[in-house]
This record gives sequence, structure tokens and C-alpha cells, in this order.
Amino acid sequence: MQSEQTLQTVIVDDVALFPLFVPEGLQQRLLREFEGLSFKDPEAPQCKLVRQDFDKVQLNEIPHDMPALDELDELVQNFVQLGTGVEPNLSKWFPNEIVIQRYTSAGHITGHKDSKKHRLLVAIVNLAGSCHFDILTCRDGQPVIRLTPKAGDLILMKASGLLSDQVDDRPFHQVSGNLDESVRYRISVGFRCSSLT
Ligand SMILES: O=C(O)CCC(=O)C(=O)O
Ligand SMILES: [Fe+2]
Repeated sequence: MQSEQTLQTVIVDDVALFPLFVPEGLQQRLLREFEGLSFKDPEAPQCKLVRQDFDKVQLNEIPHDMPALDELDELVQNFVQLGTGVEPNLSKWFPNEIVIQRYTSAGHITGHKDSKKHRLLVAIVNLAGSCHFDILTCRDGQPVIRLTPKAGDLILMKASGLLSDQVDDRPFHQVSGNLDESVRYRISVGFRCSSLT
């Protein structure tokens, strides 16, 4: 039910926040698991108009030594699958791209759309820290919706083909750096699906 309501909000508003999605214990295990990763500067954005400052780790499958990430992946999948009553195609959504992003207080990504290859939904777990996650009227437009996720919150955002393959309704969005002074980094974990099963 909570999943269906969240998905209805995504359909109407392009984005929805589901608070306290990740149990506290799992948050801690994920953070410990991520300590061993080597975060790298991302490749330059395809669109020259986008500026970004964060580092990241991209995974196309979950390594055996990351059981907490596997658990999170399962939680995200289950939550999305519960939304098939709202959009039947979601039964085909299984993430095959996981990106862990790390932002300092000066970090950011300016207005952009996510790649068209990522289908139906993008799920972003705000694992640590906080940020402003804004949906924009256009690339350098004003925020129409501002989310301020806290540790453990889930953001779902509309991706290509959720409502129609004819209309491109991927929203422009921007993300600020870490707003939570009690931690060094904001850490997000993005789940995307580039091939519906
Ligand atoms: O870290 C996030 O919350 C998502 C950033 C983003 O929009 C992206 O990398 O495409
Ligand atoms: Fe994005």
C-alpha cells in the first residue's frame, strides 16, 4: 500500500520521498561495507551543460563480499514490485546498475535528465547525510519540488517509459552537496534498470 501510494506520487509529481526506508542496522552495515570501496571521479557528463562534483563506485553486479548491499537491493526490488498494481510494467524492473555516490558539502550535480536507457524508475537511497534534491522546470529553471532526504530515506523518480514511450517525461533535477554537518559525506545509492526482464 505504501509502495502504491509512493508510486502514485511519482506518476503525478515525477518524484516521491519514502522516509526511513532502510533500517538503522542495515544502514550501519552498508556504511562499513562501503569503507573498502575505492571511489573515483566520474566520467564527464555527456551533456556539456551539466556540472558535477562527487565521486562514485559503479557496480553492474553485487560482489559476494557485499551482503548488506545485496539486502538493500532486495528491499528496493520488493518495494518497486509491490507497485505493479499501479504500473504493470514494474514487474519487469530489476536493477542492473548500482551507483554509490559520495558528496562533500561543496558537492553537487546541476540540472540534468537521467539517461534514456534507464527505464521506468530510478530509485535512490539516501544512505548518509542530507541534500536538496530538486525537480526543476527546465535545466536551469527553478525548483518545483524540493526534497530534503535524511539518512535511510528512499527517493523514487520517474524514468523513461513509465507512462509512455512516446512522450519523454524524464524530469530535470539537481542535487546539492551534503547538508548534514555531523557527517563528512552524503552517500547515495542509485538503482537503475537498463533492460526490463
Ligand atoms: O545522488 C543522488 O541523489 C542522485 C544524483 C543524480 O541525479 C545522478 O547522478 O543522476
Ligand atoms: Fe540524476
